[in-house]
Amino acid sequence: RFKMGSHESKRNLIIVSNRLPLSIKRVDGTYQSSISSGGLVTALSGLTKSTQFRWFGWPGIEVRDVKEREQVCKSLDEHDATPIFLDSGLANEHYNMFSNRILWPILHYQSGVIYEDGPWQAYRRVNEVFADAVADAAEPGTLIWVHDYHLMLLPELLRNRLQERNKRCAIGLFLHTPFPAGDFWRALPVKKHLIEGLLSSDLIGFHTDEYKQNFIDTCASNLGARTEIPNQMQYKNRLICAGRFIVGIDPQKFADTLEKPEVQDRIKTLEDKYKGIKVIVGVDRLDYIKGLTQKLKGFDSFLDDHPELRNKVVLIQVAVPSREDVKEYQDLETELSTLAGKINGKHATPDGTPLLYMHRSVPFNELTALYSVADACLLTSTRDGMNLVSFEYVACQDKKKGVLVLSEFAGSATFMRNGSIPFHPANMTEMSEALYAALNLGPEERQRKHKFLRDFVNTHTSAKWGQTFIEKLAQRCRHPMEPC
Ligand code: GDG
Repeated sequence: RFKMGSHESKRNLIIVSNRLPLSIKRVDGTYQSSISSGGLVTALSGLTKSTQFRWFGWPGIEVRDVKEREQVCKSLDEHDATPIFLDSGLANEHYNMFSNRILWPILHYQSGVIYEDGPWQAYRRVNEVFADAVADAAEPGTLIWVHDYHLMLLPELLRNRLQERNKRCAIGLFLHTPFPAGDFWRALPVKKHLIEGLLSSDLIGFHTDEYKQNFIDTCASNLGARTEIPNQMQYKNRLICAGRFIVGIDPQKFADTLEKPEVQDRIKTLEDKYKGIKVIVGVDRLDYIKGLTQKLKGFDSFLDDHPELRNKVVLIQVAVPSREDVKEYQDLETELSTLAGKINGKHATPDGTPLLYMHRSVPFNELTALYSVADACLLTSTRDGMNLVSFEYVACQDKKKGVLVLSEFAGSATFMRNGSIPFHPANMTEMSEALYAALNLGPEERQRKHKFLRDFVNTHTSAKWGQTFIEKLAQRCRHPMEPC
């Protein structure tokens, strides 16, 4: 259990992310909050059991009236969360137009950069608003842990403001996405500003060694940072550490949920329904990086290749609505629902359809039951920082010992290769063969693979990830010039 020393208090650790983990809605004149889902929330909620912190971020809606803002602050305060208010136009340009339309594709190795100055100015402005709010709230010695690509300028803006206010704090940032190889990053017209912003951190965390090294190399080539010593960058008389911190889940939460009588009932119902049928599960945010188009096409090839499996296999795909205000995501949704219809049109019989495509999120109990009954989990990311669904499936498979069919481009494939069946997501033949191999794997090999993955998931939890990062950040706070 991590202790922040004898003076532990909520003030000593501040977490900052673009969105708060709570969605706020106005219902009958009052504000109500509910927990939202996604990788960042999953990772950080595992930390809440052992570590106290205050979370700063945008509450997701515009609130202009001062009295109403007070109401929102009060309702969030119960959850140790502080809202940073933005007007909706600015939030839209920052979140949808710069972060998600310009930065996200580059971070995930998509070429063909779109760039406009307006969204970039909004991105800067939002980072400034965040810097003001956090600099006011921080006390000397506070550890400030910033999350993700929406806030790359924040470390620099924050450091300047903290200096003006005479507060010495440590600033860390964890990037939940990949960091691409140099040539992709080079294409971005504001690349230097962004990495310069990041280099005001004391500690920068990545999912894999590959992303970490890509970043270090980019700092050397773009800014002339000195990078001779591994994991360390020297820039403008400061020393910045880079590290790999393996994010995970809270496996106990899944174990506890699986034991609930209502979940056991649900598992039984699903098992009865799919008796004699192999179940493949997929759970992804509806995002092009998750390779959903490839997944449906690969499944179509698999059904073509194995007519003998007609009515004997089903793919249950949960595609959680995401970034619905961005055109690329709207187009993808249309493409996927058309494709799902075509596949079922081609392969359905009066006895059933091979594909269950659900465009909505499912409650946690249902998600756990689905993971538990599936003979295989198919994840087809074309790029993915880590991919926590791969961990969650493993955590629910102690009984069945189902097989993880995992794209080689998910960050988790770096660590899970030996326990999964890897494949290239754009190669439909390879995907079809990997699926077939997974569904026909013998019990001994399934047991071996499951044990390998289970040990990994148990030893790399989200709590451990968070505690390791925070400990390293605390060390950086005490000794900012000590080698990494
Ligand atoms: C980003 C990076 C990185 C999904 N559907 C439902 C639901 N979920 C939960 C899953 C899982 C989480 O959302 C998704 O996490 P991922 O890691 O797979 O993906 P991103 O959201 O893209 O996360 C990713 C992560 O940050 C952490 O650093 O791994 O690479 O892109 O926990 O269970 N939860 C519920 N219903 C759903 O329908 N309850």
